[in-house]
Amino acid sequence: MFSLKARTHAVGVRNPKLKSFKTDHLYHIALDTAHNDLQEMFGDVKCVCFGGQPSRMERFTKLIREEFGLTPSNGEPPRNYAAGTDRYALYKAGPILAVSHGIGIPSLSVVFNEIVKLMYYAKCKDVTFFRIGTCGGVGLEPGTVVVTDKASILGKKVERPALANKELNAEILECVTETDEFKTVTGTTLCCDDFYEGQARLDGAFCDYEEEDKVRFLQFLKEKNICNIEMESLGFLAMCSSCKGAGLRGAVVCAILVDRLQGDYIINDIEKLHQWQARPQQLVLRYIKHKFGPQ
Ligand code: R2B
Ligand code: URA
Repeated sequence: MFSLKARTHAVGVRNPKLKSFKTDHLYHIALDTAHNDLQEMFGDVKCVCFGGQPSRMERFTKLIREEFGLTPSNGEPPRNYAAGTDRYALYKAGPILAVSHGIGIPSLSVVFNEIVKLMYYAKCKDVTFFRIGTCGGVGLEPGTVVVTDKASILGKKVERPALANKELNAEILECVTETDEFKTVTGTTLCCDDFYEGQARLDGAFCDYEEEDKVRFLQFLKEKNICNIEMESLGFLAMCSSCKGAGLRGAVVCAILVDRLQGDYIINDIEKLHQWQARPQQLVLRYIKHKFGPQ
């Protein structure tokens, strides 16, 4: 297993103007620096797990509670700190935060900014960010888990560095076991600003191309070794890279819900979908337990 290196980097922000504000409002997560003692509430945070849906992040919080023996005896459900705005959900279990980010980079970007500021005001140190999400696959079986090594947009590599943290990815991959009932791979992720035309689907409200065009595009992706398609990795990894050296690193771990070489529709078997969506959570939870659980 990976070693626990003693590092002490406080989470920083690249905005000196923040220091001149009397009060900073983290508007979309319903917190501010005047009314909340952010250091007292969140100063112990070591990991922030982002995922699309609020309910998935609540389930993940319950799972963390169970694994760490943190479930309160009165069975109280996890508190949603962001409930006041109804935009995102923000839960905490021990040193782990679970945050919903909605769909796409703009939605992710808003909450990512406010969470980095939260970590800064709370004086957190050496925090690891994860996106535990879902995606389409390119020639890979549904249920497979993909750890992103780099993110690309429109099939081209972008200029902004959206590279994964190699050390963190290696630590996550060390948590894969032979007995896992799913395959975990690492590879390049295509990040799109849309679910339908942007991902060459034939079932959107608009479609000005034919099946052959879609197949040609997906084959092109496969030739470029792109193994999955989703909607946040580029922004997530670019923002994590921007925070490099400022007490923060991040990784993207997603479950494939459909092999796009086989079709566009995601199955409507809710139980199976929940099972697949839980896989990145299981893997990241294993990482968290190794890193932060009782030694
Ligand atoms: C995966 O699933 C969502 C679209 O259904 C989007 O947030 C993503 O990246
Ligand atoms: N999320 C996406 O963005 N695309 C898919 O095909 C599945 C989930």
